[in-house]
Amino acid sequence: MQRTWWKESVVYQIYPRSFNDSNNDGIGDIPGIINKLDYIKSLGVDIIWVCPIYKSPNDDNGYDISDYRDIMDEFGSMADFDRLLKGVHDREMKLVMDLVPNHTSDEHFWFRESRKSKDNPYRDYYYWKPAKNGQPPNNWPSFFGGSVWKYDPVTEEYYLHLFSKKQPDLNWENPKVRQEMYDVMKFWFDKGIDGFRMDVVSLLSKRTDFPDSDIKDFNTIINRYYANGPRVHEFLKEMHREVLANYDIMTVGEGPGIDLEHGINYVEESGKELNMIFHFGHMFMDNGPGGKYDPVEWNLVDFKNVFTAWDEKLKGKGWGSIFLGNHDFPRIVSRFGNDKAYWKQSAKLLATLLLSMRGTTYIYQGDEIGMTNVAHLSIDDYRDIETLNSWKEAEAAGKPMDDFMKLVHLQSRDNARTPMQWNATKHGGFSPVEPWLKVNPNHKDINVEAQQYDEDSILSYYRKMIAFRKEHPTLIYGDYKCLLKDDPNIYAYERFDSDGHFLVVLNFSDNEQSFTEKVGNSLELQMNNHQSVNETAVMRPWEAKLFKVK
Ligand code: TEU
Ligand code: CA
Repeated sequence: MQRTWWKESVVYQIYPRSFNDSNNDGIGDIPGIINKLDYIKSLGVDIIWVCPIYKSPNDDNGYDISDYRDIMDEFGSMADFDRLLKGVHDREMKLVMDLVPNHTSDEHFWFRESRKSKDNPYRDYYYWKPAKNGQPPNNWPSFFGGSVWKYDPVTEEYYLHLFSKKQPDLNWENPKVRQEMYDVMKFWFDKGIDGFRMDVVSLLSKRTDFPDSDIKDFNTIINRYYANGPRVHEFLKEMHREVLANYDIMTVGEGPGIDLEHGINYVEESGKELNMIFHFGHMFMDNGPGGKYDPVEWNLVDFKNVFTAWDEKLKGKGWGSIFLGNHDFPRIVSRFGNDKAYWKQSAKLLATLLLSMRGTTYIYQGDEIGMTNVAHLSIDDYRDIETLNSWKEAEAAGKPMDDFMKLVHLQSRDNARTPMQWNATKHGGFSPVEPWLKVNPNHKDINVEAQQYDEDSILSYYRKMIAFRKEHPTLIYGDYKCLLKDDPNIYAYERFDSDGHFLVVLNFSDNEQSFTEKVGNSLELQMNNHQSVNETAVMRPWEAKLFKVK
């Protein structure tokens, strides 16, 4: 693989609403991020990705954009943004923004025009359909509950919204829509930003006959009807030609339905579409037939298979992205680790994994200090539209709500959105006033200040692991080989090329395990997540070891 800056980078993801409040209104903002740039730099990361900061009525916290060329009032001004970009560049980091090309807010000018009349010049910017036998045009369910169609009395037609009814889907079949989005992208590239994370690119091209679905399983519906539509690659190639090819920037596409079969088509270098994609192979592992609120147990063998199969698929052709969490999923230490008895060890183990795989590493804010899921007692303390809509649906269906509350604790997107825990003060140092979403009560123990100068902390471990990865490009570009793929407790793999050879052994269990696979080799321990270094074949609970193989 050709060496490129974004392949060698470690990305730090910021959810601005929850990062740092600078003007004491309980909401994180751009000046708040600027105040923490030295902290971010101190981690050793190269790129900051900020979730949407554009003008938005915040039905879905900024993923509903009403003006792509302006900044959300609560987050600050364009002058603040310019200072942020300069502050990032002055520290020799890069700034990646979040582009939401699949839908706008219903308060966007285009949609306000579009709904006015059937012959409005913006009508075809969105999908409008008449009723079918007095019913919505088809039976598709929305990601956030209910139908994907919303009736609009003004013109007596329905519009399509795969997400909330305040997020109407743009009609990418219309070349004008595509040009509008390319112009938006140029506007930000010309300001000097370094790339885009692109929201749900897998959903851009629709099956425009809108067939009824004959199945109930939501993830299957996504794959069969919503994702990887017929023209998606044509659109992305056009976007590459018209915009991306002209700048030295990075792109990472996101989206449900990007599976092993389809994923490669988005990122194969010869295809000239995107640099990287986020796939959800390991993120939906615990979803049952009813989706995330119908969870099933996940197991390590499947987890390893996902990583191994993707590495195999992309090898020599395209570049991967390595992540375990983001603002849409539970906290990684609560989900893939043990956030109780082995909180510190398992958080460090996950850091070892994130930073020793092939692909660009993405770290979500707070994971570097081992932030955990939250368990607010009342639904009134939750803010996420997806959580609240699911709650209402469960209530309407007469489900036992005490049980559903447990599912909320396990799965709510707000788990990852509680304010960043800077110190032990009342609201975790995020804000002096009550934040928009309550801080996790464990901020008294888990916070940046407590870990900043502690050599043994999760934070220090992230810094060391990031530095170690950078010193050893074998961990970035080298080949990957999974060992013991059927072992239900140990995840072990080798990374190697002509410059070096490493062995990573991770014990994903609460029990001691033995690892004797490579004892014939001379192994030199480089990184270890337990306080006292241990070179034997015994793997203590949640122990992670990274060896140099001689
Ligand atoms: O998420 C897309 C997506 O796949 C989510 O619906 C995901 O399945 C869900 O959050 C898991 O619980 C992106 C953004 O990351 C998300 O925050 C937005 O709500 C969504 O798009 C709509 O823009
Ligand atoms: Ca604020």
